Amino acid sequence: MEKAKFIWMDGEFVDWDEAKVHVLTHTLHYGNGVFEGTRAYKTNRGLAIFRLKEHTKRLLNSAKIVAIKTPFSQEELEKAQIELLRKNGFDSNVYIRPLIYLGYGVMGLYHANAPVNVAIAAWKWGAYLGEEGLKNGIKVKTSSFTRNSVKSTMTKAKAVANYLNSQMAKYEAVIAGYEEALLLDDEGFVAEGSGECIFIVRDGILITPPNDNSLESITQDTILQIAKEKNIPVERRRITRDEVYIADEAFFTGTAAEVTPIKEVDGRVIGDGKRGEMTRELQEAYFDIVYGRNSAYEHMLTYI
Ligand code: PPE
Repeated sequence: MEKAKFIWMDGEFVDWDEAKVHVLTHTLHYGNGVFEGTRAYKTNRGLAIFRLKEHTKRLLNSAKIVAIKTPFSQEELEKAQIELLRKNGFDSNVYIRPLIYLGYGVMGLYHANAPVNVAIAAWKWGAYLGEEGLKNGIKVKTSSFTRNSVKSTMTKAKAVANYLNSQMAKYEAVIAGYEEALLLDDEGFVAEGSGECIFIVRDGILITPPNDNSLESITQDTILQIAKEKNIPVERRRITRDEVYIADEAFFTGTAAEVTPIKEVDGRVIGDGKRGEMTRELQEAYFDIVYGRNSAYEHMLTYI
């Protein structure tokens, strides 16, 4: 990972190498923390953060769900992210990672007396699943891990602890020679990737599962808005793994993954085994928006 100059910690800008925590940091032991992932793109008018409001809102909602009281407001956190990018003087695309965590001073499971800390880092992060993956698609494996169940975890929260499951699924997929995992829900329906939502295309219809068993993905929402504008028929319904096998096209969406085509699932070739036509159209539209080339979506960008 490429270092930047500063990391924002509890209202201060700290040198990258000095942005440290105590080993008895509560979150490190018990896993209660929440985070975001937001991208800023280099547009013709300078860096612009994509959907800053929505990401910051989801961060605060995540904290509320896991009973963490955030000592900063939406406005303060938005401003901190903008300031962070300015102060670091980035000249290319960056990924922003805000984290709300329980700090040092209290041990034991009862967390309500632990101090709450907030950190925001940003660094250059290229194509999450590779440039080649963005262009030609990736190979996906249905995971042996069930996606975190709504019966046992708080799945509307982008909570640190939820990512143990994602991490295990990702590891399993990668060591087996695939690039990403596809997790099913506890009833066996397709839920999401380890860090992405999924879309399939069948007979010209764009299909994505409801967010009952996936994060409320901001990228997924952007794609749905684009589809609406382009009059592409959309269905939000449950899908099965075999329906993915016989789809004409499939792709993942996520802030990090952007719009990544899926070319193969469990050894079954999807469609023609390359980026499909609708996937290409939506991917291009997405990049036009994040890079500020579509004025109809300017409201999604915060120029810094
Ligand atoms: N599902 C999960 C489980 C998830 O982690 C993400 C984002 C999404 C769906 C897509 O959400 P959105 O970014 O709002 O479209 N995953 C983040 C973490 C990636 C990482 O490895 O770290 C991300 O894309 O930033």
